[in-house]
Amino acid sequence: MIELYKFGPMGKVCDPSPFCVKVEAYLKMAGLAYDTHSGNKYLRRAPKGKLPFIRDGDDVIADSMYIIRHLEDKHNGVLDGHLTPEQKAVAHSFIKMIDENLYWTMVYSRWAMDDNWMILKEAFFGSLPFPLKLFVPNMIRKNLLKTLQGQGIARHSAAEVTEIGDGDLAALSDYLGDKQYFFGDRPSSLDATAFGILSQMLLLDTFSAPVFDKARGYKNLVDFTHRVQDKYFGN
Ligand SMILES: N[C@@H](CCC(=O)N[C@@H](CS)C(=O)NCC(=O)O)C(=O)O
Repeated sequence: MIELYKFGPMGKVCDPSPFCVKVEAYLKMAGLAYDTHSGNKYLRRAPKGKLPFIRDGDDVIADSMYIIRHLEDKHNGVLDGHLTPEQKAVAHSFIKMIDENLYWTMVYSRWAMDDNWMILKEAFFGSLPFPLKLFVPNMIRKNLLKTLQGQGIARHSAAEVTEIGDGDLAALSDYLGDKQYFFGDRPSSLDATAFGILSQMLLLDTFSAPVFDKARGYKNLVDFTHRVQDKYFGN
């Protein structure tokens, strides 16, 4: 049995991390049996210090890309095997766009925008014991804001961050068009990845941000997200 280590559900979404949602959606779409283990405590056991990671027999694999590569290899292209080389190239590019660009607009919205930070602080760190809860959340936020500067997203104005995210959402919406999944009527790892980020922007009413409002404006992305949630997560 595959063991998936993740943070745990938030609202109706199976995880507040789009990468954890990506892997769980992949497992469901591929029809692979798995168990989950939820909690921040698993960060300490994570081979790369981030979640998700999986244990599959004797193999421990970290990072959503390597997890999916491992499962595709082991299960004979269970989800992506039907894609042509051209579709695989498109999927690769969109996945990198989501993970390396669109993702950061979400992180910026949650951690750098003061209103969302107040909500996040309570949601993620509310259960920390006193006196840790007085300084740990602020310390983590300070590091996160440094990461956002280093990555570059926080060097833009808030309006530009929205524009950057919207560019990616528009590309996803145009490519999805009126198809059920990004490559037709069968899901692929691109669908799992797109669902990972879109679930954060569209299914959680915990946070509000201009880029999430932009996402709400793409009807086909909204329908896609609800369709995947209903079919694979049943709520
Ligand atoms: N490249 C990794 C990214 C995973 C990642 O960034 N996970 C974040 C949550 S969204 C995390 O574990 N952060 C905790 C930390 O950095 O301490 C993947 O694709 O799995």
